Amino acid sequence: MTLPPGQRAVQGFPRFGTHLHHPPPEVPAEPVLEVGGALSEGFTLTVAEVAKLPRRVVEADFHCVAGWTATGLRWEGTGFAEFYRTRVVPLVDSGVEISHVIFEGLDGFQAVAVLEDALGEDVLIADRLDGEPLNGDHGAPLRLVSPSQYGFMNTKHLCRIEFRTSAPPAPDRFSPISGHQRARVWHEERHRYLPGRVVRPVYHWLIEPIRKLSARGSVAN
Ligand SMILES: Nc1nc2c(c(=O)[nH]1)N[C@H]1C(S)=C(S)[C@@H](COP(=O)(O)O)O[C@H]1N2
Ligand SMILES: [Mo]
Repeated sequence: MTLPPGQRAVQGFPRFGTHLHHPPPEVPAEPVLEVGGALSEGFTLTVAEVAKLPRRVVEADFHCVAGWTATGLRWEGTGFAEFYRTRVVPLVDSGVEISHVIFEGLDGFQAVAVLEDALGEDVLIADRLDGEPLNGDHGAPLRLVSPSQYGFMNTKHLCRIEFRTSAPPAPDRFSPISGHQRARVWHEERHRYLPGRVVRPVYHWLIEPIRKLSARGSVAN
């Protein structure tokens, strides 16, 4: 099995992320996905409606920027590129060019992706993992899955997608470990300012403590 540069396989799939100190957010009784931004009009789909869109399976490893990889995950959901083509493009006025997408979670987490990356054929709006509905740990009720990009581009508890015509300011841009705008795992694009190789040793030393913390805050582990 070949992993991207600087990654190590771990057992299982830990709950992880920048909002680990909080329990997973409560899912509303009738969860929805809002879609807006530089469109002629925004729209809202219920999560039940999202589940009826054309479905796909993506089998992939999941790579956290901190250096761990969960292997052999099976995601199910709707392909983002097809969603974009069929639901979003008709709402983009002529002359308007979408360049970036913001994926926001119920916990306030945001990922800013370059449109071209979000349109990768392995990118899903997922609602199932390994044959089960997504649980709180891994992003109920919906999450973005972009296996070719580090975990921080994979927004859990996805509730809003916003299309932009220029790069919005990244929420973490003042952090020294601010995430890379493209975050492609095979290019080791971990951070905006620091080369990936430089941070590897620090991260490897942090993986165990973070995993322990994660197990404590988790609902299922
Ligand atoms: N809503 C939300 N999505 C999130 C995060 C978060 O804190 N909140 N953390 C990100 C990070 S940094 C990682 S590594 C992955 C972890 O996904 P997992 O908990 O399913 O392992 O979720 C990403 N998506
Ligand atoms: Mo992460």
